[in-house]
Amino acid sequence: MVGLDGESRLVSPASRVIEFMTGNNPITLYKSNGTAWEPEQALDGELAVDGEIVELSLAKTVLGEVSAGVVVPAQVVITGEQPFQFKSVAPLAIQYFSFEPVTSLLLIEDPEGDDIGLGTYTYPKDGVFKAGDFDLTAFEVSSDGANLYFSFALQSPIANGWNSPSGFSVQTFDVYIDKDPGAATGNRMLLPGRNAAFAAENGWDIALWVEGWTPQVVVPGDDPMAEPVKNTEASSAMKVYVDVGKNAVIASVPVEFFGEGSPSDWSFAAVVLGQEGYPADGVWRVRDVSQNAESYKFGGAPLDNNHTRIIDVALPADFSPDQVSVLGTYPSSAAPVDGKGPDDFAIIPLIAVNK
Ligand SMILES: [Ca+2]
Ligand SMILES: [Ca+2]
Repeated sequence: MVGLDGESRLVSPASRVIEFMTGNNPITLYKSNGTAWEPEQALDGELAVDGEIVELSLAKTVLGEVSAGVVVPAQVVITGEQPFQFKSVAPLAIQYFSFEPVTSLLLIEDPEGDDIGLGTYTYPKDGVFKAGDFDLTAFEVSSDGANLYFSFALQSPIANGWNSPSGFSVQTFDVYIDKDPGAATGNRMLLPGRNAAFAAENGWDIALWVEGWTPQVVVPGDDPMAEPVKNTEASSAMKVYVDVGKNAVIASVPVEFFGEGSPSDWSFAAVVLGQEGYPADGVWRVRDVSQNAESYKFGGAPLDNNHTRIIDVALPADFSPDQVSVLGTYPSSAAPVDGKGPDDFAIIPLIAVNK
């Protein structure tokens, strides 16, 4: 495929061209008819050129039907004489964020430096793991009316050491939603391998499993000890992306997948773990914590089998009991975790929107 000038090679097929030039010239949108570019319309926009900086602002509709989190591949083609230090054919991408008003429903500001799980956990030794990678600084739930947004801000810049399609690699974030806290419905056990549970009066009704490769929306299985069930329709509607400006991983899910009720009546729990592509048996892709850290294992675990794999729990700094007590309080056991129930693991608090 070639550019509007009939010469420049495009690195991938494109559906639209926006043409603009310095001076008081029209800004024109072209669309492809399959073989050639056809002028579609003149665009209202503002163009500013200052030295080597060119700024163009246009209505968001120019990108067509896109929603929050979508990354639109784009390419700049410069023709004619140009004073810029810019490749004449340069690929880039436009990340599209929500432009609707967003209402914050819940904000948990988590302390820095508590990425130590139950108090003693240390990071795996491989260089891909950087200080602060698992240190949550804030968890926020917000809504634009059509979607719920779940934001996990981290202490360190978010890297993508293993090149996941979602822009981050080493972390896994779980969100558990209890739509009727205190009613003792839903699942008490967190997702397989987390080695954590909710108190007897609580249970999650829908959960998000947010990681770089296989993010899922899940619901409880038929009975409390059965494996949770992946909701494939909701999972394909979920978008997971990195907001570089907020240093946060964002997951958005259309509100219809949460069913009846109002999020302001719900309670939430959010936890950070290590993503693991080669997990232990029965573990849903989260990294082991051993007594001693290894290249790809966290260290600092007690000498037992049912310690949690959670590295950071979203809890306010003044929350009581604190995170170390929450994760460190469980009946330590060297027996296999198979067949263990919720009372054999650390009990995670849920945070209500209406406290
Ligand atoms: Ca933290
Ligand atoms: Ca925490």
